Amino acid sequence: MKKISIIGMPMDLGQLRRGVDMGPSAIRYADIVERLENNGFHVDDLGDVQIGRDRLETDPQTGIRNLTAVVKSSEQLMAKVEGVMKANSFPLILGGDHSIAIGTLAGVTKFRKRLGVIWFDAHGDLNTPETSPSGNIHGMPLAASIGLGEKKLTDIGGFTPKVEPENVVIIGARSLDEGEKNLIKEKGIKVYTMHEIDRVGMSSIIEETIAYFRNNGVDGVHLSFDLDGLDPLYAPGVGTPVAGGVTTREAHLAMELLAESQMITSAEFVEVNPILDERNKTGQLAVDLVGSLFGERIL
Ligand code: 5AB
Ligand code: MN
Ligand code: MN
Ligand code: MN
Repeated sequence: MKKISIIGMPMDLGQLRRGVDMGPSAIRYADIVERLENNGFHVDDLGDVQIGRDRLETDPQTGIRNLTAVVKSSEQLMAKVEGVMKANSFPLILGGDHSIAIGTLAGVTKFRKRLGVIWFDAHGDLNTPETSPSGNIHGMPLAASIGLGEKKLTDIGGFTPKVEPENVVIIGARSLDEGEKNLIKEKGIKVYTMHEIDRVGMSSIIEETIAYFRNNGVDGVHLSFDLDGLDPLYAPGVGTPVAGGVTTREAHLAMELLAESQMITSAEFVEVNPILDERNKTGQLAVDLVGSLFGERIL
């Protein structure tokens, strides 16, 4: 039987809104374990990584917030993910703000030389301390994972980069900072903005993405799913909502096509903030999407 290991990462130090640390609880409350078991998986919930809060500070030099605490927690997540990979189980990480992707990718890429990454998000998360308008690490994880920015973030696990820019595909972007736009051009990162989603449709985009990864010869694909990629109408429980996003059906279609491709080898669902949510709508949506990613069909 296929195994899935769930890791909760109740991280809220990568941004300023309270409540995103309760994301893993909200997703569990929407019955993620039962849902996956009903789909025929053996599910192990490994519980939550402890988030150290002993050093909360804003670095006066770089403006980065809570760097020490984020680095420490990322190392712990990395170790847990490594354990899951070693046991040949599928790592499914529940956030927490998107800074957790740094630790996830550090763990996953200890076992993958050419990992593909799908970054489903309204944002690029490609800021470095120099370009960041906020100092919030949740706006930096993709940059850090391709080796750019603060060394303490890029070098977690003792190696960098985790992922090559040509093996990254961003889907759902509609809010990019100037520095991020420049980086996308400079590094040739593949981005499907909402414009492309509107024009050619989600199915073509996922098919193209799958073909792109096959052509690149990746040895696995990580799905980093920020719930704010969806329109706030469907996913109100997020810290940085941006109007004009992906619909529930488009997101399901994406998950269904990825399930068919059998390409996804690890995943995380992040930025669920129950305090900002409406009766756990966003937590429930995350579980519904996980269902589709793991092969659920309407009929
Ligand atoms: B999220 C912004 N680009 O860097 C920044 O939710 C927002 O993980 C980042 O995508 C949003 O602060 C980070 C303005
Ligand atoms: Mn078990
Ligand atoms: Mn994000
Ligand atoms: Mn986002």
